[in-house]
Amino acid sequence: LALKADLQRALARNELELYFQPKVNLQTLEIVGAECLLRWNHPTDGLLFPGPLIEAAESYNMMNELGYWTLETAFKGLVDFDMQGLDITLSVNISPTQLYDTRLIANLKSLSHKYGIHLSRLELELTEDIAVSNSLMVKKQLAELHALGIKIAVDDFGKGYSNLAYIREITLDALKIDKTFVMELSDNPVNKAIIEAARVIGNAKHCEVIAEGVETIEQLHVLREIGIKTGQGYLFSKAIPSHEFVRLAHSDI
Ligand code: G
Ligand code: G
Ligand code: MN
Ligand code: NA
Repeated sequence: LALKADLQRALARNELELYFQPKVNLQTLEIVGAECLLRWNHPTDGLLFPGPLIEAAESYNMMNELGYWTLETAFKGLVDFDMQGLDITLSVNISPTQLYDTRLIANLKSLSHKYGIHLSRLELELTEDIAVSNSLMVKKQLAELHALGIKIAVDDFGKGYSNLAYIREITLDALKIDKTFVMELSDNPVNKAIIEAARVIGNAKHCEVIAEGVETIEQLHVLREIGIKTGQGYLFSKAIPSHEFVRLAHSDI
């Protein structure tokens, strides 16, 4: 856990950076989007993963501030990518605290207006637990976000306390299959069955199904065979800084 002062300094002195992990069409290997992942350029410890920072933000009641920084930086990223000729969508992870924030919708609308970027270019990733939480507030918030054209993705699908009855009720644009099922494909045949089941559910709900954690060619082949159209993983790229992402998107994976 980071200290409150660290977090405040990181926000004030611009130590935060968004990295982009390509989302890839598994047939053509074309980059169709990216997931934004927070990184912390710590003044003495170097580049850090975001876990401790996010935990700190939650415990010091600064998650909405950190989340706003991430959303605004994603909009700036979309403006930059547009200028580089990349017409892609960006996915941003949002925490339950942000989803419960009554200002979320107004903030998104004003960012869209400020940067001239349509909200349909943005996807919000919610962990399965929050997406299926049986809360009227969450349901209303999701419906309103969706009505604005924002895409809603359930992250880490299969890993949380799946409530399939709830998955059935809410409007979804994407199911992201948790990376453990993909990474352990060759260890246990049940993993393949679970991915197939996710594909069937996604088809029935008319939503995109994305495989995370694709690390090997063998896994890519199995996913193609199952009929999964989109994937992310180290086989294609880890999360990289924006200038590297632009370069990668203009070349071939
Ligand atoms: O690359 P990776 O180690 O970055 O991500 C670690 C975890 O942190 C993942 O579960 C990811 O969803 C989460 N995460 C990364 N960036 C953000 C962010 O901007 N907001 C939130 N809420 N979570 C993030
Ligand atoms: O938001 P989510 O919890 O899905 O966060 C994605 C996490 O998975 C990030 O920490 C990201 O860096 C990591 N990740 C992305 N691709 C791979 C991969 O192919 N293998 C592994 N082990 N981790 C990955
Ligand atoms: Mn995610
Ligand atoms: Na995930």
